[in-house]
Amino acid sequence: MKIYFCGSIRGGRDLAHTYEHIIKMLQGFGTVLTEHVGSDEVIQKKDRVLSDRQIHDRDLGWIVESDLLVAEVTVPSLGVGYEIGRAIEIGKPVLCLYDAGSGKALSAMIAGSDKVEMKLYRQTEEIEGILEAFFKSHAPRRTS
Ligand code: 6K6
Repeated sequence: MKIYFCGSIRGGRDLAHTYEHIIKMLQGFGTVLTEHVGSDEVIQKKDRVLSDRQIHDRDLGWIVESDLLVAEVTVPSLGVGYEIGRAIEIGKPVLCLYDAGSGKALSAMIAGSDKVEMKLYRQTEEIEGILEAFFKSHAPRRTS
């Protein structure tokens, strides 16, 4: 199972620790292609060596390669919104996690989409159960 995790980078790093925590949980379900999203240190180093075109093309390749996409959407990010839209377009299952107690507004283009599974949480402890239910419904089916 290849998992594409999205979280804000240039949109703001307020929830970087939450991303790190979600990525650790996701690693219990499969391979997270975007582990760097949880690490400020890696981002600061790599952002300097990769061009925006290289980042865009590599990440889109990973979205195509992935089995599903999980996005933390509390901190508004153009990149995360774009990735969700592209994943929907190519038919990937998309789970969006939103901290309902954050006081941040969520775009109607995400909240109003019937192509994403939108889940609200108030405590990070709630996320594990949300992920379990999502992966259960999208587990690869046996053919024999
Ligand atoms: C490489 C390794 C670590 O950091 C980098 C350089 N920057 C990015 N690398 C990989 N993905 C990125 C980078 N910048 C943005 N993204 C993608 O867009 C991630 O998959 C995030 O989910 C999303 C964040 O978008 P912004 O608009 O908040 O930056």
